[in-house]
Amino acid sequence: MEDNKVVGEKLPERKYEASDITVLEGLEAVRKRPAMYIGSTDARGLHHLVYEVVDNSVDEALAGACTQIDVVITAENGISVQDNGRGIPTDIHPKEGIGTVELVMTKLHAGGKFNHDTYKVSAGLHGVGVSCVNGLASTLIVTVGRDGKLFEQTFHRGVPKAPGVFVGTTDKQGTKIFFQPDNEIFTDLVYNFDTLSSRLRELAFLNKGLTITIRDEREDKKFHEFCFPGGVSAFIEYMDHAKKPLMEKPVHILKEQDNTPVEIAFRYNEGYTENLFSFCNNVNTVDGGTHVVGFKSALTRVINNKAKDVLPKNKKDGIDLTGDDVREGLTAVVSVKVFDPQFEGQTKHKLGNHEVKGIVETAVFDMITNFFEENPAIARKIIEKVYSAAVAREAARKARQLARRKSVLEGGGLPGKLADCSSRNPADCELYLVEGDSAGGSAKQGRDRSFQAILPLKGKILNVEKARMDKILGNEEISTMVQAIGTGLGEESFNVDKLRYHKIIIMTDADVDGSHIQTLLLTFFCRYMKELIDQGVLYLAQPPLYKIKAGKIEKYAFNEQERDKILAEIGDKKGIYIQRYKGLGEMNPEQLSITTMNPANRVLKRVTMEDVVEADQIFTMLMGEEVEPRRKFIEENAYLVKELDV
Ligand code: 0RA
Repeated sequence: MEDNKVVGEKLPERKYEASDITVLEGLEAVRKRPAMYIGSTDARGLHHLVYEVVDNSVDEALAGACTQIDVVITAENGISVQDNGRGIPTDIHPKEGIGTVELVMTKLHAGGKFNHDTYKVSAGLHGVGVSCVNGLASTLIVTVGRDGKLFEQTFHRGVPKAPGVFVGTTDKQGTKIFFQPDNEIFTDLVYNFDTLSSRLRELAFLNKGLTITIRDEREDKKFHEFCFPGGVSAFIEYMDHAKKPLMEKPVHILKEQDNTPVEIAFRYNEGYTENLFSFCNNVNTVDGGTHVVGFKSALTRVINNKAKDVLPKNKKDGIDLTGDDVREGLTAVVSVKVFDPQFEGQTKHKLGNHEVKGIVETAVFDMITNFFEENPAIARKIIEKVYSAAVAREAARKARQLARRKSVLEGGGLPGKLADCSSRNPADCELYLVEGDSAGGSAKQGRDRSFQAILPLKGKILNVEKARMDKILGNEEISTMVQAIGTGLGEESFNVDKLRYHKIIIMTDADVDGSHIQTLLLTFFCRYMKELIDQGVLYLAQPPLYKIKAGKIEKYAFNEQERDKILAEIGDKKGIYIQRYKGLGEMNPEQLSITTMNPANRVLKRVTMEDVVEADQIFTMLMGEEVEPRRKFIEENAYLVKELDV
């Protein structure tokens, strides 16, 4: 749209007076309380601005009017989003008496008044509208190509510099919005290419055939292009590339009923975890909702029906395949488009529209029933997998019963290896999971016993990625850990209210074995106590890597840069002694306490799960059955390893 000659055709002149004041009152509110509109003014809010603008372009795609969206991170951390949609209308709005572009850009929710004919993402969860972005941008420039003409208007902190003008002719159609986030508003002004790229990839999966590109004009000059004719099936293949599939292609369901398009893809793999992602109007409904309930209930019903045909008589009698059984090793994406979505729950990530449950349930039931009829061999494989899950679940139940009886017999809940703290208020209490008995000993001596508890773990814990519940419950290291934590384990038993410590701190050596144990523990928490991660309870201790001693000065460094900084500060004194700690065991209790355990000095890293899809992939790749993806990862990343302890 840029390469057109300027002809300078102007809209009729008008003065900016009374009517603008009401318009700007809205954006004043956005500037006063930005967090109320975009959640926060840190990196998260900064990225939210991009999603808000892109959502408007995706709305054009949902209306069937747009096939391509191009996002650019400019050299100065500005953003440009260009689409080939219909373009924002450029005429004067009959009721409001100002240009429609200006109206859309300055009135909260004004966009919604125009096209009621589509499933609006921009009216969904994020739904604050592109005017919010305008209010939070130091500069925003809208360029529209429509009816052969090119139109442009510039805003500063939401205020139009002048009425929009026609600046040339064009044979292209669409809208381009450039904005520079306001440094008076945001505490973080640097865009992360990968964060934006992940969300754009997700949008491309959810809107099949739509092309989305992202270009980084800063130093890295990265470029990604996403277009997936396979839609949500391609999403499944992407997520599961490191898993062993049970069937070649994902099952794909596409059905529209009562103006509600339902698109679902799923595939079983040989693993044991369930991965279900749900969306409504492209918003990730992380807390599920009616569409998910409909999907689950239909799947359980179809599989139980089919099991009656497939399983031999002695197996099918008396066994009831539960929802958990039918979703073991299942990866699924459930995506619906709803005209008037109701988002519920604390974070508004749960779909509430009741009518959606039945629509999804019927679609899934009919389509899978047909699929099973047409693909009996795949149906048999799935049923056999689900049946073995049911058998394992039954075994796990018995093991749990046994374990419960055992712990009662042994006189009470807490494991003998645990050195508990004296406080009984979980909010004050910390549990250190420590690698090895010797470091455990130092930690016990160095702790503040009033609120710090120590549980030494012997060697490597079980890799839960390769095991089922019965085996996991039978593993001694895991069961002592679960006992100490207090919450119990598994869908029926886990109860976060019984958590005995509000900080659980993994403390391992800074070597290869240590990071392996750390990964095993993280895999366990991610798969079986994810809620603790969501609640921000899990931490990694950061023991120092170096001790620097010069005369009476004793300092600790957590990485090479710090070490060099300290050395520079100490200067040219004689007798500088540097010790590289290979393990926690090399520190005496006092040192361990000062550097790693005492809240006054220590550094803790909180474990978060920003990107569940990515975390899942990494865990599967590092810990799962398939060797090839792991080999590739090691090859590609080996050069990053600076120090290897052998
Ligand atoms: C108002 C009305 C119409 C489209 C748009 C706004 C629109 C907004 C944005 C924001 C980014 N890209 C956009 N593309 C379109 C409907 C136009 C019509 O009916 O022709």
